[in-house]
Amino acid sequence: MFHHVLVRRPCPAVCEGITSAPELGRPDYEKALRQHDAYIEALRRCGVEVTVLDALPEFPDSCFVEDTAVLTPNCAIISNPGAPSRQKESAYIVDAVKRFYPDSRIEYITAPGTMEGGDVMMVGNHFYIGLSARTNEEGCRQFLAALEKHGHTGSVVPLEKVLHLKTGLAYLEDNNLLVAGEFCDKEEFARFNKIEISPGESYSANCIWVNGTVLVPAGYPAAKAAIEKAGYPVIEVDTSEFRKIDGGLSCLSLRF
Ligand code: CIR
Repeated sequence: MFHHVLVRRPCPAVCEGITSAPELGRPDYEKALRQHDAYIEALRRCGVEVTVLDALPEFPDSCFVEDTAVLTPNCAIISNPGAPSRQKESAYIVDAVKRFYPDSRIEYITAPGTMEGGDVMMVGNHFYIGLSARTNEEGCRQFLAALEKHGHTGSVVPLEKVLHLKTGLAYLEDNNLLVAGEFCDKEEFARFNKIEISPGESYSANCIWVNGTVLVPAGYPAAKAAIEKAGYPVIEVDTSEFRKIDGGLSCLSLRF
């Protein structure tokens, strides 16, 4: 069960966020705000208390608050983002995290280690961490040490193509794993009941499970049908403006 969620309002500079898909165009700020409102509303319907943090005007990608920390049942790990323009974002999550975790349970990834929360997937007490363009080997080492100190386990998954681990994976609890692209055949995930997302809908692999319900991006009918067939109630949330800068449902919140 999740009780709390942290989100951060998009700032006007969201239109300048990092993107690998400039052909999709720039986000429309007003529309991004409306989609953010609907996202918060969908989370509240799942029974969590949502804390909305103020926008950070100088950081275009700061609404993707997931990348700044990993909040586990036993500890909080403040990240050190690998994207240079995002590195200072982590400092701004600390105050919010301190409302929920004592100092003795807060750990910090430090240079030369880099790590972004989008590279971390929680499966019960175990955490998979993607070795990616944003999360380096030293970041993985520090992250695993922090997990072990607080009674969790972790393992590293080298990524080949995608930005973050959860760009192509979502754990839906009960051993059910949504998989797309390079994750469909990875040995590390052989033990899960895999729900495969077709290449044409790969963006929709970035779903989130919130207390039994799955939030799915709007506009991916095959993914929605597959998740419903697996027995989950689904809430569709339009994330078109965030998709333009490589963001999705998981990136927009910290759930704990
Ligand atoms: C970035 O490149 O950092 C942002 N434009 C997108 C971050 C997406 N975050 C995530 O997948 N956790």
